[in-house]
Amino acid sequence: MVFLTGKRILVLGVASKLSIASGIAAAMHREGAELAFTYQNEKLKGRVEGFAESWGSKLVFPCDVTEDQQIADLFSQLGESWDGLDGIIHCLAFAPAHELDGNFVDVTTREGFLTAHEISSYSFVALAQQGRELMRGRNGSLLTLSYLGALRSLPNYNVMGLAKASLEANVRYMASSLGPEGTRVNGISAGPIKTLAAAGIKSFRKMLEHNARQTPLRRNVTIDEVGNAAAFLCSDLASGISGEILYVDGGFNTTAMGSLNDLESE
Ligand code: NAD
Ligand code: 0WE
Repeated sequence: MVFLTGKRILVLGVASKLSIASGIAAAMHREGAELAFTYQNEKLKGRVEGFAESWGSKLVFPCDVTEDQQIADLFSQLGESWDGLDGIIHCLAFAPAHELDGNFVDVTTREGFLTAHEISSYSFVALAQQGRELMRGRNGSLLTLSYLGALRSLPNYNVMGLAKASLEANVRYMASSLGPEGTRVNGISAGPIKTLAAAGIKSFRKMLEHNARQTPLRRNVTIDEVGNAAAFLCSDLASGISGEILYVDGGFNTTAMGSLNDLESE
């Protein structure tokens, strides 16, 4: 099964080997894709270059998505090596830490709201804009990562839930906008996974345990499982799928009462 042979795919969001972007890159490399990467800041440069090399890539560029110039430079530099692009993987999000700890109405600020939406949602369409010419007419696809907090409230996810709701609407509007030129746009809504972004969250371990117990598969998902779904969505196997949010969460989102197994009264 080498279903991404000949595809050139740009991956944003590798920060560590635990990153969801790393699971996606590994699966796409295995399926024969040629990959390029970005890093958020100089601190991450060497690390991302190392990972890139392990996935057969020397194409590594800076891109802090809050900087228009860095997004523009990314695609002009990429265009020097690649004459076309088949995929963009948007695997990044950010809200100030204090917004993700406490009662939503108490802790939300104008600045935190704007930051969360800018980095976690606006950046997806900004990348589409700048990458559009390289992707045109190749039956390529864009993919982003969301979370169930977009649709349902849960403790502490707070303003990130609003940003993910915006991101999921962004998927649908971008799919409509880019469909006529052959480009598909989709999202994966992943279950909780222990990554760097999750490490900063109070009681994340407790959340993982609860989630595993209440999930139909009775376990949490892995970055490799998200990677396999991502590779599928960016391949020609998914040529009829656009504007879709695909759940890779062990079925968690489909249940209403979860499991009663851990209750005494059973
Ligand atoms: P991670 O910490 O490994 O990745 C987050 C990435 O965002 C990092 O690479 C970081 O450099 C990047 N980033 C933050 N601000 C940036 C900026 N201004 N410019 C460029 N890059 C920036 O964590 P992860 O869990 O792999 O997160 C990847 C995506 O998956 C996020 O969109 C997250 O919301 C989503 N997601 C995570 C989970 C989970 O439980 N870990 C579940 C569902 C969805
Ligand atoms: O999207 C996410 C995490 C995104 C995230 C994480 C951080 C931590 C460090 C965005 N910004 C920051 N800012 C920081 O300073 N997830 C889906 C993982 C996650 O985060 C949660 C969760 C889950 C699940 C936060 C609270 C509750 C649940």
